Amino acid sequence: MKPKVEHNTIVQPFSVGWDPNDGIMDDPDNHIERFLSKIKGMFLDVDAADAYLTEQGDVKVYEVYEKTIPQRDGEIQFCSSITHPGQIGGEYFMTKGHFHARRDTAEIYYCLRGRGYMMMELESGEYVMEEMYPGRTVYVPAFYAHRSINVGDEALISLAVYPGDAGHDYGSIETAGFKHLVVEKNGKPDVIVNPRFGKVE
Ligand code: S6P
Ligand code: ZN
Repeated sequence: MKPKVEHNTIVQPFSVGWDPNDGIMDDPDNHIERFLSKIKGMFLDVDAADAYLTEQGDVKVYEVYEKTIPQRDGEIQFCSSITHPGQIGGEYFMTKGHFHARRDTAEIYYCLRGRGYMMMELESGEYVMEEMYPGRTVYVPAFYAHRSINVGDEALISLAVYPGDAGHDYGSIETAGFKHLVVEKNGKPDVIVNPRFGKVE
């Protein structure tokens, strides 16, 4: 059977309001919210995550607002990505991170608020980290897994733009993790090698 192709579905032109101060989109089709209780396993110190949950309750680590765009070549996906401030065992709040399902697709992040880093890693574990702050644009090349890390004390807000058919592969990160993690050391961000890289379950 032939795969269902959506090329006969034409997207109508549209615009959407989006507040750069809080990253909230006026009329999103999706609002993804990631709470600590659901993603605590991505932090190195899961005991510290449990202690945080007991002492401070469940908190939102990050969220995404987006419109639904057909996942096909030629379209462009865009979203508002908001990573909240905080730390678990010295490790900064961050997104889960992913490879694109179609690996040969890039992405740009235009930062509007906050302070952080984009961690970009190849499957081999080679990495590059770029700073994120208002007015800065990060280019995430094809083949790099990417994750936003908030090292500031307010929300890290960016507009992310990527190809329509890029898709998300979270599984590779869930099973292997990122090789490089960012933790606070002497009051400053510091990169450490993840002792669980390749062993995360
Ligand atoms: C999508 C893009 C962002 C992230 C968002 C949340 O390709 O990179 O919109 O989806 O920052 O991160 P994650 O890793 O949970 O998708
Ligand atoms: Zn992406």
